[in-house]
Amino acid sequence: MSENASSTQGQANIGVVGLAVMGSNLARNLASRAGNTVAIYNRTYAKTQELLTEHPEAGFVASEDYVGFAASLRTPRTAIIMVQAGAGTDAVIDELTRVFEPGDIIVDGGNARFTDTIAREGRVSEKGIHFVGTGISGGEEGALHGPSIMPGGSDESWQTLGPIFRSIAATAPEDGEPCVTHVGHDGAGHFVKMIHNGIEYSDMQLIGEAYDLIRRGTGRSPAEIADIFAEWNTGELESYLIEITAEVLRQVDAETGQPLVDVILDQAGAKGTGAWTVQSALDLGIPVSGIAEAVFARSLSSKPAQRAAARQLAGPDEEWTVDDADAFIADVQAALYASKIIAYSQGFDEIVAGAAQYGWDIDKGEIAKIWRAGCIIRARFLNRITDAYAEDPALVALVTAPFFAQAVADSQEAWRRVVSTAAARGIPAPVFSSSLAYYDGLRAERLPAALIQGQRDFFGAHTYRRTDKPGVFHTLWSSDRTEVQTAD
Ligand code: NBP
Repeated sequence: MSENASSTQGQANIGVVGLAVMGSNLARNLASRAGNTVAIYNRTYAKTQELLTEHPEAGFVASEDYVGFAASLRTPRTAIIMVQAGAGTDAVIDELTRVFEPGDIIVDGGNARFTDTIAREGRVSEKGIHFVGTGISGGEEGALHGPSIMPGGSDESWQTLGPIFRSIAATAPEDGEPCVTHVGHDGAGHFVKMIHNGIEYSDMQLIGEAYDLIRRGTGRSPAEIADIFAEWNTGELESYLIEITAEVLRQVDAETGQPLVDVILDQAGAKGTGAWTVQSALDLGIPVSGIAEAVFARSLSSKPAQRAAARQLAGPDEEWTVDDADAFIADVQAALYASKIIAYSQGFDEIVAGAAQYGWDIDKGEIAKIWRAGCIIRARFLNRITDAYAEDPALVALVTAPFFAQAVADSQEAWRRVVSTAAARGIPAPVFSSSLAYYDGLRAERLPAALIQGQRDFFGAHTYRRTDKPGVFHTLWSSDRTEVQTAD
């Protein structure tokens, strides 16, 4: 039995538990919207007091314990958890389920792994309480001014949450639509947020490779390359990540006067969502090779001992610049665009596979729409994805949609030149290269997979299928090489 009094009618229509960077900003965002009264709770009360003092205008209803927090909420009580993902989330869920009642709604807005969300949903829903795993992207700025929101959970909880989320979400610049949709049931929201982050890894690594190639190929300075990115940001590549890349490259270190990018240690960190995307893709059998290479590129960068030992390994001559810098930069731009199309194509493949595996009805066009603002991968390009799925909801691969197929056709020669140059000059371009290999693999009429099937049948009698007749076959390789049909 819950510890609260069921007759309690609190003042607040929404609550936030966890008032660190994300939670406090989200609470302020909620409080700034007409009609919302926001209840707040944080394990360490000092943080609650700090928020109350700094933002009296928000009219927060604060509590020092969970019983008080539950009592401050109108029924059905709705609370968004914004605490450290993992044990912190479970601890808060345990507390809330003690004080909440059937029909109430617990939202987890943290970066939970979608499989954990599925398990939590099962556990919480046994008590008649709705549990809504919700991906929230955009960092602290997004939380405060409008994030992209990816909620899962039940249809019933969406009735309550929809208007609240719509009021705080980012709005797309093109049509003012809020960047939120009910993604699907249980873990669907966190799954799609995970894919968002996987694509983000790819996008960032591709931009890194483009910068590296231009710098090493043309000798341009970071500030000059910033201008190139700023220029790219006026075309098809327009996106938040391209925009901030220009700003990062332009930044000068106050202490040394050097470009800041040259002072930053070249070891990329990761919080794990990229790895989850790849692990899930491996389980689903979806080749998200660009995303995987992006995750591995960060891992490689963070192996200083191996990198130091390998510095003596042979490579091409150090001295090199391209003959025609402008032509090379244009090629890199085209290669970036084509590789980015592959990153999204692979990411959406994983969404389709995940939806099939977990029984979610995910509208791919809607997902592209809600990523148009508020989130890290926001880009002009996303409208093209929405259009592609609107034209053909059963599209088997995004890259085959007419617009993208044409875009890659227009870019592919440049793409090949860039990948060849990178290989010839010893410049690592793992996502450019793997994306091109994926593209060529996908469009190949015949793949050496036939040989692999032969090898598998040779050493393990794994059987194979034939191109000219149905059935499953095994060859007696070492004797008279007779084919045997083992099944229809
Ligand atoms: P943190 O992830 O740094 O977590 C700090 C909060 O968790 C504090 O409020 C802390 O309370 C609370 N907490 C912990 Br730790 N253990 C707890 C427990 N056992 N019981 C109750 N509360 C507990 O906060 P954040 O950076 O604001 O992120 C919140 C969530 O949003 C995370 O899941 C994060 O992955 C996700 N997210 C973050 C970003 C971002 O840009 N930072 C973006 C998108 C999503 P205390 O004050 O008492 O220690």
